[in-house]
Amino acid sequence: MPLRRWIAVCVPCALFAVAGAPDVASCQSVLDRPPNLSGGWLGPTGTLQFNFVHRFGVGDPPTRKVTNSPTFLLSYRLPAPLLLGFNYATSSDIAPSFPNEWEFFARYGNGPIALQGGYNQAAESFDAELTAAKTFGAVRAMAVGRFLSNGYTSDTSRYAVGAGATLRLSRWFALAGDITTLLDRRDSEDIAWGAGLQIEIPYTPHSLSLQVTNTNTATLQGVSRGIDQVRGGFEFTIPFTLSRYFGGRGRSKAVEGGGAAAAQGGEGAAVAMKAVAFVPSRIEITAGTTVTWTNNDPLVHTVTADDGSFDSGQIEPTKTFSRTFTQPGEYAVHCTPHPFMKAVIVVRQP
Ligand SMILES: [Cu+2]
Repeated sequence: MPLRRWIAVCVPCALFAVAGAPDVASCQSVLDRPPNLSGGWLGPTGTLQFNFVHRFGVGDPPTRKVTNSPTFLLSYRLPAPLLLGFNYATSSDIAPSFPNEWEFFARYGNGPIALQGGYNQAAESFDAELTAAKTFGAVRAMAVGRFLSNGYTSDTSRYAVGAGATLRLSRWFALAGDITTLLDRRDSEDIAWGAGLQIEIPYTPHSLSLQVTNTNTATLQGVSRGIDQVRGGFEFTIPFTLSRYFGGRGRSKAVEGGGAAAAQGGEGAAVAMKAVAFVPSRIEITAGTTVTWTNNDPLVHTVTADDGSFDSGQIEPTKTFSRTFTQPGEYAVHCTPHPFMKAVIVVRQP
């Protein structure tokens, strides 16, 4: 029915109409998406992602049997804004004869829009999702439209629309919620909903969602349909930056500064990055001095000018970054992954 198709497309487009700024690509962790929406998440370039969604429900008395339905996601973010991956879920209820569900997908994100297409092997269904997302201060709002060519092995095309938001409480915490409905819901199908406390785990690349929902598996089909049970659960995200294993060593560039010559006075200044701070956080040097930052933490840091005039890129643990300051002035810098890491370099006339 064309009308359903239009609804599935137009709900995210309505949000797109008020959007504009690039948003989708910057979405990284569970703090940027609620339990049942991808939020257009792509992950960092060159990163292999392992995300683990675990949901469980408690059965009726007297046995109160706990049923578990984990969904594993493995994906890889290409240099383009394209994510390739699959979900593997067990205890799936998408297709009665296939309790183990595979979903292979590609997701493309650009600006405020992300488009996902894939194949659900259990339902033998081509499934797609259009996401629009927009950040308004501490709130990130998103809307989705979904198309399931063979929804729940019913031999019919199904459509779903949904919306969700995250509210960032601090750098480490966010609240998240979502609601999704299949169009022309059947009697056995409830409106899908989810609520989560989203947690960034300090000084690690991991994030954690503690969630309550009425969905079972975390594939597109799974998150589009509510079931008659409240489920608890969590999601844990684990990125593997492949360049740290293969090649890519010494990625922190040693030379910066727009072709400036090495320190004329032969003088250098050293700054440590340790315990997630620049030490010292303020240095005064004369023009021509080369400053070398050494990462003494087991984390990746950056030295990024607040005004964007220079950026070290990722400085791996034990690696250094140097820059020669030729122009007098005050240079405020921070670390991109840890914005509370701040420092000032004061450059005086020689
Ligand atoms: Cu840092």
